[in-house]
Amino acid sequence: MAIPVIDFSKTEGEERSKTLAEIAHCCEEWGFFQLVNHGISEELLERVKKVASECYKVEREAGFGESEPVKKLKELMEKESCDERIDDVDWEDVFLLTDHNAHQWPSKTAGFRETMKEYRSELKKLAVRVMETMDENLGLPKGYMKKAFSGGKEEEEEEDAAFFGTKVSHYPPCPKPEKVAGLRAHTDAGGVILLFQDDEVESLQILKDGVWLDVQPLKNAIVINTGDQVEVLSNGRYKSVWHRILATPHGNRRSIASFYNPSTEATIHPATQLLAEKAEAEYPRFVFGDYMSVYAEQKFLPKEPRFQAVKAV
Ligand SMILES: O=C(O)CCC(=O)C(=O)O
Ligand SMILES: [Fe+2]
Repeated sequence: MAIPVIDFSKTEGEERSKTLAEIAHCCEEWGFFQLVNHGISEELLERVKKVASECYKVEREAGFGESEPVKKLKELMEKESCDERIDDVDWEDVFLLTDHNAHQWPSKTAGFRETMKEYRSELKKLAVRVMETMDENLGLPKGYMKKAFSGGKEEEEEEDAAFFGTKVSHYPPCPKPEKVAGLRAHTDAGGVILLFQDDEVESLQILKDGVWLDVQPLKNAIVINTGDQVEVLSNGRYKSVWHRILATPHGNRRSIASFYNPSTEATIHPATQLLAEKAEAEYPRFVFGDYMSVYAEQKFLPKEPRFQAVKAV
């Protein structure tokens, strides 16, 4: 079974209501879907792929060879009997780009900084459009989700209040893929995630109805998924979904995930408009930064205990 593909350009024009209904279905039943005709130019996407791959070669590959997962796998293989699996690290090379850590962005790869800056600015606009689609489908005022994630700041300040991070990952070929995960199963902590995954190397899977399904690579599509905070805000209508990356013996999978998350100070709670009369909220009200402290300890565990553990306000 393939995950749904949405032509995002059709949210304008004659097929608007049908397309909005399809997106609502994706959010309610899948938690993951792919956007095509999303408005990000192919030319920019091609440049992003090029600079990210070059950056890995020039600035990351040697370091990965010395990294924890590589050391741990080597140790495991040297043991006489090795029926264990490594379950405390991921076979992943990763770094994060934000507006606040620009001084730490890779600097040795020609065009990397300029291209990623441009990409992030385009992706952030797409994130806002996707959130507005969700607002409309949930019957919330336009801009509700963005405002909630910005901690209720006014329009001019909103842009800077929410967190927008871009995680550049590579999953290098693994000699023993049955011994370690590319990235262990989890649901995402934050809001809306926009994933630009590899054109060819397949290894992202989502858990649907108890079965792990591949998220099929689709050239220059952007995969959207909803995190724990969208689940809370929608009072459980849009559930965050378990996903994982398998380690693979061949190919070096590139994946660039951009996270539109609440600011650490934002108070997150189910939208009152979505609470039926007298019905209880299914989720607590909490400060997102407190949730992230719990998540840091419990990322690879079920989300429900996180909602119990976070300090309610
Ligand atoms: O690398 C991917 O495709 C997904 C990564 C992911 O799930 C995450 O970073 O939370
Ligand atoms: Fe994730």
